[in-house]
Amino acid sequence: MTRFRKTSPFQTYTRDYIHFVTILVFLVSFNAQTVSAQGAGGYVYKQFQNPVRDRLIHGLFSSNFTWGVATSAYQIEGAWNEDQRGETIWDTFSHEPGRIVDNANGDIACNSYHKIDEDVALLKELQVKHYRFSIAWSRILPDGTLNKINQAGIVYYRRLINALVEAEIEPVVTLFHWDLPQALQDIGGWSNEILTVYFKNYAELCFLEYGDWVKRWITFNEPSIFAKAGHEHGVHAPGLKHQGTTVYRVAHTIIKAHAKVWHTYDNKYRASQKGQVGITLVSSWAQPSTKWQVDIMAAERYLQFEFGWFAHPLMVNGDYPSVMKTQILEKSIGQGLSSSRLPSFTEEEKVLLRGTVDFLGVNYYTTKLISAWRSDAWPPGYEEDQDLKAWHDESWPKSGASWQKCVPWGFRLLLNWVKHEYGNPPIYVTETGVAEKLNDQDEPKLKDVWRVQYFVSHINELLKAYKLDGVNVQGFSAWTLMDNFEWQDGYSTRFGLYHVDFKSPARTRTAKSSAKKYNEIVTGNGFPVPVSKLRYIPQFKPDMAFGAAPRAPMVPVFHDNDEGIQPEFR
Ligand code: GBH
Repeated sequence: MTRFRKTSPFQTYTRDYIHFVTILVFLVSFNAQTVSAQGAGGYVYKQFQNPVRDRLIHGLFSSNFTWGVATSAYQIEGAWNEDQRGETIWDTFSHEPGRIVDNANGDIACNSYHKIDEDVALLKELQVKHYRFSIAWSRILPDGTLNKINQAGIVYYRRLINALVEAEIEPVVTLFHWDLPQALQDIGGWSNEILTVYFKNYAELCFLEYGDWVKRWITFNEPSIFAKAGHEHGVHAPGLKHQGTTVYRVAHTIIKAHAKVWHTYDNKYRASQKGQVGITLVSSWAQPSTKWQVDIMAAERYLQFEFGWFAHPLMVNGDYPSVMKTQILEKSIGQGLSSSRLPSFTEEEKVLLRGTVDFLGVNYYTTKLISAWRSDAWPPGYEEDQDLKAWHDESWPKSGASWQKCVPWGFRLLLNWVKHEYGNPPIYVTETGVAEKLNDQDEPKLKDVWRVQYFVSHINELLKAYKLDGVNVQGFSAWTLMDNFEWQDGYSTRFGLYHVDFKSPARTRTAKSSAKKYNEIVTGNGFPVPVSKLRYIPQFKPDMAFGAAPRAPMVPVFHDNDEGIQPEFR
């Protein structure tokens, strides 16, 4: 018997095994306890782990679903110094040598300032129901304030709106797509709280001038990108590189400015004009890189820093996501600061902020893999504050921009996250689209099969979000109507459904294959035929669009699905 009291190899094994199981049980129960900390991200991530994820479905959007295309003023208008237009931070920035690829600028761009009829003709050809464009603040208020109202600017947008209405295309207006009047940057830009007043005055002028026909107003386009790229990374105007400070102050003013404009509309114009005021936010979908709790929580942090930064104050409780507050406070204290680099809202401000989004604009371009990672970079900035790493899976299909890999399923997951996080708000997808590399000298790539595939697959994910997941999505705008000034990439990166010849003074627009395909989707209101009958759907090939082989083999990516929509994920 004593023999058995000795530690045999078998007993050692058993004891280790028991230790292992104990630790495992502890980890599992720890995981269970922290489920709430995963937030909507954890929920959505777990809902959608399914091997038939990429299969296409057929079906239609609701009959009042609205289809459109999007552009922005600085990217297309040109006429930068005509008719008393005031200078903007993008004029200043792009005129500085070394800022933009090929030192390009938006001085002429697509010359849309002089091409209302041509642009509206393209929209008619696409048969879209709406056109999302932005107003250049400095075109109607040259120094950004009511000091001077520029009639020529007022007239330009009036003519555009009239032409759209005539063509039965609804104008959807973005008030701020990054082109701040330079005069306002000269007094500190969005770091200066006075801009909430100036922005409200500008918005109100637009309501008065155009509110008869414009019923959907988007205050800001992607304020997170504007704040980061312009004030943290310095790759966009105004080109500041202030680590972890200005980025939060700029966003703080923008959030308040949005709410001020919403209240102005609500109090003074809603009853008579009967429109809506929303905001457009963007995020990559954040896919946890493993099933570990810490990575799921890191992915949720990413979404909160990117999207919740604006959506939480405006749509939840008037305040920043708690994870932002704790992370930034902790990092700030660690730096020896006496208070957080993230500003805080007063109780009165919180009341004014919450509930000020009539509809949510969502932009989606790509997905990132996320893992938790304790950062000790010094000093901590916006990225370090999040304690995570974000990267692309190398196997995902490339686009013509290094920041974009094509991940259609991420679109559906992001939409589901928004649904769960914000109580299924009305959503308009205000942008998605795909980059292509092309220089002025290159032959246009009019057979943009990769873009056809991009839109088919992404709009199909949108259909799944709507039909299968019950996401309250009411419209879609493709980015973008035509090749245009792609910010720091100048004209070397194109997103257009129409090619634009920037060598020619006429800025000739020519339809790409994607324009034709988009027209089919628009007129069909989705995918009316079973996917087995859809023709010509080439697969993404990582290198086909932008590498050497423009005519890569076309491989169907879908399975037959004649029975119609399968609720695959329930
Ligand atoms: C949208 O932003 C914009 O709303 C639109 O104006 C633009 O034309 C379109 O994208 C296409 O880019 O150079 O590594 O710092 C989408 C989000 C965020 C994507 C900034 C490009 C630059 C990455 N954009 N990002 S980097």
